[in-house]
Amino acid sequence: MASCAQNFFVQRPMVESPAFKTPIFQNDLIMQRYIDLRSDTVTQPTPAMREAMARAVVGDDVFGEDPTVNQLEALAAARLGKEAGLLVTSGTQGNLVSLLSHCHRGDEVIMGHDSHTYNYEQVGAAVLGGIAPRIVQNQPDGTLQLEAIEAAIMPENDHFGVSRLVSLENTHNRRGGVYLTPAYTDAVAELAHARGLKLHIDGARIFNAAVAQNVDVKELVRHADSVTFCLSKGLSAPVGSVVVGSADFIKRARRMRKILGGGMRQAGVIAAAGIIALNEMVDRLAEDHANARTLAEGLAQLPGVTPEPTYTNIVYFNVDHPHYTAPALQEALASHGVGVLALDHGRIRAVTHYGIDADDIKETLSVLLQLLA
Ligand code: TLP
Repeated sequence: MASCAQNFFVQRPMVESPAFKTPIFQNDLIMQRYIDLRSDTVTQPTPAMREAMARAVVGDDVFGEDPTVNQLEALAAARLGKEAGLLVTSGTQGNLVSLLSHCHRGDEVIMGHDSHTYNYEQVGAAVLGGIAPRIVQNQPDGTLQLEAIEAAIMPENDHFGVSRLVSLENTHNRRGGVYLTPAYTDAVAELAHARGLKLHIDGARIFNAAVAQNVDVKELVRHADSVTFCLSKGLSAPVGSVVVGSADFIKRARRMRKILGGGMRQAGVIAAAGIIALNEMVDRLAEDHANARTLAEGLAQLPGVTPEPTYTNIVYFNVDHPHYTAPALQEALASHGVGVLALDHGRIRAVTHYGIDADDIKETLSVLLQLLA
């Protein structure tokens, strides 16, 4: 399988990352198989992507003249059932551009306490846009209760900020990669719209949500006003995310991208990989989900670790072991060639992706058994 082969002899620079206190990469070339379950952001571009990037016809995208970027944006919009798309540098930039485009200073965005936008994006909309997050508890299934959203909408009053937007996350990263259903998303959109608010979806992994439920991705976003999705996670492109929405919204978003320094000129080189990602890498996400399930099932058989429910390609497990905290187990695994991320003292995340196959899962479980038994 192509995904296996590329894990051998991967060129990897010596980087100090919190995940790797122990540098196990002494040379430019890794001479052992490395099983990197830290994130699906680590995926390498496929050979078809590299080929397409080399051949991409490019132009100045700030002038709107890069045909490959234009093709990707049109493809993304069509795929998600929206009028227009905008290539951005990252999921973080996509969410920021969207929030800045929907809201003015003093406006409020209703979002989950466990959302990526609230926890891992430096609350950029507040820092740069004067937009306040209004936090609602995420339920274990990643949802925000409709009554809680309703209660978070501020009445018209000089004392209060203006409720402008609801932001959902699908799939939900910190809630085990759980997916939101079309019915739930429709209900939130209906509530938001009835109260004059817009709906944004952080769909960094929206295609995982679609594949896991066997629904057309359009159904998951049909009443959303904007969606960000990532090309560079499970879809394996090296860079980039796309924001989609109405033509009017994307026009505003394009201005916001520019003010954030996201005008990328000959970005067709990046977009070419994104086109392959959308055309060739969506259906295979089912493999990642199957591998994640196998990992979770295996973890359930091991002493000192307990997996949380697994829905897509993200597996969380809790560590309660006499010799290991989660960070200590992360370190021990890293020294055995397996990368995972400890979130805190007792919780670890492992993510499956294009660079991980069934043998990698077997090997990971066997290393864990060796360490924990
Ligand atoms: N998530 C990364 C880290 O930032 C935690 C990961 O390894 O999972 N929305 C969601 C739901 C995400 O999971 C991420 C990235 C983003 C947005 C931001 O995407 P990027 O990293 O492209 O800015």
